[in-house]
Amino acid sequence: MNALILVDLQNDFLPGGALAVPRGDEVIEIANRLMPRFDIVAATQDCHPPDHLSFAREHAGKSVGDSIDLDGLPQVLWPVHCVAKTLGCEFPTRLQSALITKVFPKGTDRRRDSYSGFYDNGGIVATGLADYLQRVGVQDVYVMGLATDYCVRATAIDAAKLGLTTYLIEDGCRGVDLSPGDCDRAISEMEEAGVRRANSNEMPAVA
Ligand code: VGL
Ligand code: ZN
Repeated sequence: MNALILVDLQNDFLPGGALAVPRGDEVIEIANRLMPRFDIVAATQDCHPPDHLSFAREHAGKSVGDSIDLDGLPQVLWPVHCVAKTLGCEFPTRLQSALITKVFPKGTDRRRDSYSGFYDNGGIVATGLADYLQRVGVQDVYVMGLATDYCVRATAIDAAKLGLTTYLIEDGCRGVDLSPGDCDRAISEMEEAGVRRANSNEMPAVA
């Protein structure tokens, strides 16, 4: 069994959104084209409380883009984004979300951020995605979405660490590049973790 993992395809990460990823909207059509070809489509959803500690406004004197220590972990501070039950948290209407098999919210605990769709940034609290993929018998996962240098990177690396055969659909991702080169570095780090690079028009034979 194979699964397509759609990472954080949410309004706030698209142009016009609170944490817009440049050209993030371009991957929606790729997701729509690929979803029908997979056994399982799992979607992660960044889903924060309004006072989440990854938001710069929760930290006096800090600005968006600053890095702090949050319970012993390095934490980049972001604008308020993907607040649960707001439009910014939702999937864009253009995404054929009826084809998603199961959604995995993350970042719901005020005190911890969760870039990976599998675990929080401390590697402690599971979202249920790993158990789910194992239960339905998925061995191969194809990861795409937003953003290459944060949530895609963390999700793909965790998938590979879990022993899943993991492909990064490179043209199905867009990144933030807070510092120039972040996306290229993220791709190298994914490769070092055993993630294989792929493209949406050269998918290995799928269902
Ligand atoms: C993300 C920053 C903060 C992502 C989520 O989806 O890559 N990045 N929250
Ligand atoms: Zn977030």
